[in-house]
Amino acid sequence: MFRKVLIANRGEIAMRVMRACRELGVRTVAVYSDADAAAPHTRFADEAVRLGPPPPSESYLQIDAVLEAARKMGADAVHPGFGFLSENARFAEAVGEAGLTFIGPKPDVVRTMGSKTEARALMQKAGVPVVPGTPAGKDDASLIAAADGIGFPLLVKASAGGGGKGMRIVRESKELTGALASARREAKSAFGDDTVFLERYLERPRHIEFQVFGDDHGNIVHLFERECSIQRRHQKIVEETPSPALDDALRRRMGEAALAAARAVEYTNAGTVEFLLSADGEFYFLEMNTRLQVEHPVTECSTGIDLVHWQLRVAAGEPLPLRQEDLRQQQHAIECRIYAEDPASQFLPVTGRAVYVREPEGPGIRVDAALESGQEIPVFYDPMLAKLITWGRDRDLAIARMRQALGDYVVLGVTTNLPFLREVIAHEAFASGDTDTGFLDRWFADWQPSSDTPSDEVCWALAAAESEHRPTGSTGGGSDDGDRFNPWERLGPWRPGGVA
Ligand code: MV4
Repeated sequence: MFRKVLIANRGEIAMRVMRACRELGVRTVAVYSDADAAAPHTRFADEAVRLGPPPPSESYLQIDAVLEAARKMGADAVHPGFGFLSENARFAEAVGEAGLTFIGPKPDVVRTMGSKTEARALMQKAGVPVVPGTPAGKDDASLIAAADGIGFPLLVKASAGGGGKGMRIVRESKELTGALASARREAKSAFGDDTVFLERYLERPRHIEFQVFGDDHGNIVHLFERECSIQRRHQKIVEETPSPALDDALRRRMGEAALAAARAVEYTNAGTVEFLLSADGEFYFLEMNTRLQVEHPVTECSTGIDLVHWQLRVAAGEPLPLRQEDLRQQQHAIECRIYAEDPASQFLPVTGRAVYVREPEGPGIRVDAALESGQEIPVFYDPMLAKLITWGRDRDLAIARMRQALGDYVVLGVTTNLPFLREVIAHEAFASGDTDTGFLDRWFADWQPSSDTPSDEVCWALAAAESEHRPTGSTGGGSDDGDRFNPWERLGPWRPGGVA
């Protein structure tokens, strides 16, 4: 096992990785920008190194500064987290060249999967179903010639894309020329690469992804699926496992396809194979993500496996601890992402100070966060503040716990999507598992907070009442939980519909 790991990230994922390192007796090095000099991840690490000014391009994306920090502190491995440098093949390569271990897949696999068209071609060859479409490197004339054979509606996609950039839906052939031009323009400016391709457009598919894991000894397993269909503008909001849309037979077929995808590139460490599942039950490879994902905790809470422990062990050369037949979906788990954003105003990110934060606690509840009372939310980074995960023996219990936990989660001083999440989780269509990628557009297009959301004044009064009842120096969770004063419980209507 490593002696010391540098975590090239910030916020909750940096905290999450450091916790795992500590559990395995590994020392931790944080890196931070000037905006994060006093941030939780900077303070939580054994040691911390300043990278530079707040903008990511001058701090968390500075490959040389990160490597210099690792060298200076004597780290022997680097964990990239997600976002930032996590899927940058050049970074993975540079880590290796510096004599350190990159905790992730091989650089050439990161590079291959970064190209949607290369990934698509490779998967097609490996027998993994892909959406009918064209290969890369075609000029407009050949794309237009291929369009009728694929059939409308079509989707123009950028090869270097992901996250919906450079995508255009085309419903009729006369729109194709214009869509190609604008997709190329957008792809060129976003990725510096105007390569596009065509795929048949699937209407309101489900987004189902499989967690895969490989080691250096030729073993590859999958850890089942995550249903991630509740998204807006390609930003996931709610994820869960098992997916309400899969039965055992479909799960087995998709799991086999995910393994075939991973084997095709001799995948090592943690990865995710994304599929679209159409309304008629057909599934298609979409892309492969070569990082630990934001939503990995639902897999952990369902299977009981610590994925970051596995990442560290496998990167250190150990074999995978379990075989496929040892893995089970034991619990139903749901994750809600809590963002500093205003759902009533186009979900625009907001900044400010989270003056008071109170996290829910209880059985079947996990909070992955780097958020504490008094914290400034910097403008420079992703607005995700925290992840709330609940689990239980079945979906109904996981949902009930999520409703309860969302009701108990208090963030004052900065607008969050908490009131929005409370209503999403309480919605009938969610309860019935009717969650395709059109869910939010269909049910929450013009959402406004309901009048029974308590005002800030009420929250302040309750926060004050609570802090008076807390023994000084304690942050809650005292010796006798049954005796704890919880003024938030009085906010009955705050929990939409209540929890039986
Ligand atoms: C699609 C699709 C329908 N048909 N491809 C969106 C992000 C990009 N990585 C791929 N995406 C999609 N590709 C075909 N052939 C619909 C989407 C899509 C989507 C996919 C997953 C989750 C949410 C989505 C929301 C809108 C569109």
